[in-house]
Amino acid sequence: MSLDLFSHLANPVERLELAPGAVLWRHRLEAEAATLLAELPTLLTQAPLRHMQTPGGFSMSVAMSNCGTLGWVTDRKGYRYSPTDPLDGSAWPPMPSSWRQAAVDAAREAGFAGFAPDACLINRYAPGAKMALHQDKDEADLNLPIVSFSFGLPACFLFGGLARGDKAQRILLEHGDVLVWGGPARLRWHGIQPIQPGQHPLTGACRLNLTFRCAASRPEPGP
Ligand code: MD6
Ligand code: FE
Repeated sequence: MSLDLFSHLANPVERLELAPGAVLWRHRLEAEAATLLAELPTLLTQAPLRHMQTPGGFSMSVAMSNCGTLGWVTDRKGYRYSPTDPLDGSAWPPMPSSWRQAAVDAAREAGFAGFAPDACLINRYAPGAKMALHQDKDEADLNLPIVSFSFGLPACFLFGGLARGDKAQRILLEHGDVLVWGGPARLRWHGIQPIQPGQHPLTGACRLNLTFRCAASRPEPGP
């Protein structure tokens, strides 16, 4: 009989440099996940998940919401950041301080000290949902990093190059993984392949992704 004495322990955190400016920590938030996700129901009561329209008129398969002083939105008029929720014109709910702190810590350890996110995009993927290859370039300062948390069902992340047609690495993003990328990696093309059906003990039949961004431009420090 083999006795598994360690099955109750979290998976070990592993740090991987994917590319210059891009760091992936596997399992980094596993232990904290339940506490972090406990913030979600209140946020989503204030700003419900919704399937936004692309400028081309398609409904996105990913359901989205935001917290923070700015939120990413898309409709027939285009992609942009908005201080208010287009559903009702109210401010987005504040970013929970536990979320902000976890994002700031990861950014600092990846070499981006002073990261001050003002926007957090909340993405929920049901099985079959996907995100087409894209670049994130709606933020005012494209030198600043983006910090991404993954929870629940796993995803295959396509991490491409600076040109749309560059061959993409396929990276498995699992529950508790944290990806930080900025600097020379900031404008790499990327996407999410369709999520496979499954059940996760914390999220049920979905994947959740939180991306923390500094969307507004900030004044240069004075003399
Ligand atoms: C996702 N993530 O993981 C989609 N963008 O569901 C992104 O599109 C993304 O993870 C910019 C930076 C990090 C990301
Ligand atoms: Fe993105």
